[in-house]
Amino acid sequence: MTRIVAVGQFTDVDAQPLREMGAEIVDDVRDAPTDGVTALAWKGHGPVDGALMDRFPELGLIANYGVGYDSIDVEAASARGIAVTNTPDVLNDDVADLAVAMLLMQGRRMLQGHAHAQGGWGGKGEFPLNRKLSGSRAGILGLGRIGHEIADRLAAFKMEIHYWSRKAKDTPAGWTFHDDPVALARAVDILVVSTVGGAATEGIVSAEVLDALGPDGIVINISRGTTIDEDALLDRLEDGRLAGAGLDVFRGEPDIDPRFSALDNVVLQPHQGSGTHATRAAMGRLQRDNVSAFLAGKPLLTQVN
Ligand code: 8YV
Repeated sequence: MTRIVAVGQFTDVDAQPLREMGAEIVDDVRDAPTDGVTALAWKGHGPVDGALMDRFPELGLIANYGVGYDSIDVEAASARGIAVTNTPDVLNDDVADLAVAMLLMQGRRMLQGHAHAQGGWGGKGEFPLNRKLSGSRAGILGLGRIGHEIADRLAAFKMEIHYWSRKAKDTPAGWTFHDDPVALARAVDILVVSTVGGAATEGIVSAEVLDALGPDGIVINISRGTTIDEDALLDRLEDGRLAGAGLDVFRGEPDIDPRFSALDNVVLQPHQGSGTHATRAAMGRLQRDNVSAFLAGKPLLTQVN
């Protein structure tokens, strides 16, 4: 017998089709059956390490709900002959939209503008002037599929596009490659972090990178909290060595550093980059399509190992 177990907080949109394909759904992997389980549909950011995999001796697939699979030890999976899949591409637009929205909200001080407009602004005076964003220099740290969508959007805002990636990419004319993150930060006004998470990018946005960006710099992060030295970021947002930040991801989320609450120059979002009805439905479908392909012995749609 082959069993599918789905682990995580699935909404009805996904829970029903998962059950229809025979999956048993549990909130917590500690409550999951293990005998005969060949496929895990995984949702959430908890660690999936070798020890966890070893509890499922017949496991052949971990189908992740999400493009980022930094919480899954892919090397350990490969060593055990377990395939890992993710849900790329279907979320690119939403994540890019949120990155741009946070940039506009932070730069144009829209949270403060909203508060100023509420109840009318007669008697409050003119809203303080703020920052022109169109025509700025934008640096994309990680020009993958999501980074490219962000760059396309910012190019439409007449921004000069700079990027760092492991290697130079085939890009539209005029986009400038930088071979290290400090050089990228030095060349731009706005740094958008869209690289993968995990050990390879831990703290890649270091104090040195933030100082290269400088006191007029804005940092946007839609990747993973681990990519930024968050203490260095907070220090600089507090004392003016950085202008502002728009952040959808944090170290230790969903609990975030209380120092963020005291800041007036940040826009914070609860890791909702892919969080639209349409995109989450597409992510769920892709996760299940990978499970179905695995069960049918067909090639997986989006295997990462
Ligand atoms: C999450 C994400 O998967 O795709 C990713 O890598 O970070 C998000 O889309 C989502 O929060 C569900 O866990």
